[in-house]
Amino acid sequence: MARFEKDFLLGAATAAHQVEGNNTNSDNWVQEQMAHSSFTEPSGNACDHYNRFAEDIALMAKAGLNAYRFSIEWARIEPEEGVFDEKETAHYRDVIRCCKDNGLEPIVTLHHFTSPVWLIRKGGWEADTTPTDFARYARYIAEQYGSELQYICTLNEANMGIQIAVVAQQIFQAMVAAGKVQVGVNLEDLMKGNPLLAQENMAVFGTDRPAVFVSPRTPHGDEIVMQAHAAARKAIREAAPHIKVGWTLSLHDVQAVPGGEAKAVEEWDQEFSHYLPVMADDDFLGVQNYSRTLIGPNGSLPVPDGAEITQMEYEYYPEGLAHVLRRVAKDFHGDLIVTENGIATADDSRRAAFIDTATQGVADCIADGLPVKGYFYWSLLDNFEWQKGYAMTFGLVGVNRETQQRQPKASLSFLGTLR
Ligand code: GCO
Repeated sequence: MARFEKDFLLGAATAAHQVEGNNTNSDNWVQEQMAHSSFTEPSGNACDHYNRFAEDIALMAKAGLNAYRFSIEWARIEPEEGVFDEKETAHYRDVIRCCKDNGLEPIVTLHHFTSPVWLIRKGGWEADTTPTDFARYARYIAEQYGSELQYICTLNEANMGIQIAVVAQQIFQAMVAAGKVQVGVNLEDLMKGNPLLAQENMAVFGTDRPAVFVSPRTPHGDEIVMQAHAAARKAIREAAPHIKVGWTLSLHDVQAVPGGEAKAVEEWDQEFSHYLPVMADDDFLGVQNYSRTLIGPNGSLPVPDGAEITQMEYEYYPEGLAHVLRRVAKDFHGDLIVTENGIATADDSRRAAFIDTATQGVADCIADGLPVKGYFYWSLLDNFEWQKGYAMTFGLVGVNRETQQRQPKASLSFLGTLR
C-alpha cells in the first residue's frame, strides 16, 4: 500500500567499494591485502556491480523504486593526484544514464569512506591540503555530470571518525559499547594496534597510523572534514548551481536514561549539533540511522536484556529513524533525506518488518510537516561490510558469492509498494 507520494524519492543505497569490486587504487583495498590486515576478508570482486550495474538498476526499477543512491569512487576517477581517468569517468556516466533510462533519480555521493592511496600518503583526513584536493575532485564531477544530477552528497558520515575515536577510547577503558558504531569496523584491533601491521602501513602510506576516513579522528581532522565539505559545496555550486548539496551523518537515536541527560546532550553535540554552523548553508541533510543508543550517567549502556539484536549486534529499533528526523529538524532547516536506514539479518521477514515500521515513522513525520524528501534503504545488495566482510546481510537482494547471481528478496518488492 502506497505510503508516499509519487515524487518521493524511494530507493536503495550502495557504496562503490562495498559493491563494485577491484577498487585497487584505494586505501581500503591496500589495507585489505596486508598480511596482518584487520579485515576478516578482502573485498575482492565484491558484488561485481562495476560490471553488473545495469542488472542491479533494472531490479530496482522493476520493484517500483524511483531513485538510487550510489557513490563515485574518487580512487578510480583520480588514481594519481591531478590525473583524471577518462575511462572511469565514462563508466559513471553510463551508470547515471542507466538510472535515468530506468526512471531512477541518481543521488550521487562523492566520498563513501574510501580514498585514493595518494591522498592518504599526503596525510589523508588530517592533512591541511585535503579540502583543496577534495574540492578539485568535486568540481570535476559537477562539471562532468552536473547537467544529469539534482543531488550530490559530498561526504558520507562525516562524523564517523569522531564516533570511532570516542568509542575506541571507551574500549580502552573496558567499556565495550556494543552497538555504538553503525558500521562494521574492528575497533579492538584498531585500538590495540599491531606492530607488524604498523610496519606494513609505514611501507605503503609513509606512516604507521594512516589517517583514512574511518579511523579515530582528532579535533583537527574534524575541522579538515568540515572544510572539505564547505570547499566541495562551493566548487559544485560554481560548476552546477542547480544541484542540491549536502552531506550525510551517522545519527543514533540518542536516549538518556535517568541520570544520563547531561551525557546524552554531550553525545548529541559531538554527533550532530557541533556541525550545525558548517551545515547551515546546505540544501539538505542525509540522515543515516540504524538503531538507538541508551546513555547513562557514565556514557552508553549495553543493549537492554531481552531486546532483539541484529547481525551487527546492535538493537533492532526501527522507531529510531523518526525520532532522529524529528530531532534534527528542530535545528537544521533544509530538506531531509534518509540516505541510509537498514538492518543486517538472515531473516528477510524481519527486514520487511523493519522497513515497515521505519517508513511509517517517516510518513508520520511528513504528515507533521517535516521536509523529508526521500528514503533509501541500506543496502540494495548483500555486500562487503568493511572489516566484518561478507557475513553481514543488509541486502534487499542476495548475492551468490560463487556465481554473483542476484536473488531478489521479498523485502525488495515490499519496499517498492510504498509509493
Ligand atoms: C555507513 C555506511 C555503510 C555501512 C552501513 C552498515 O555509512 O556506515 O554508509 O557503508 O555499510 O552503515 O553498517
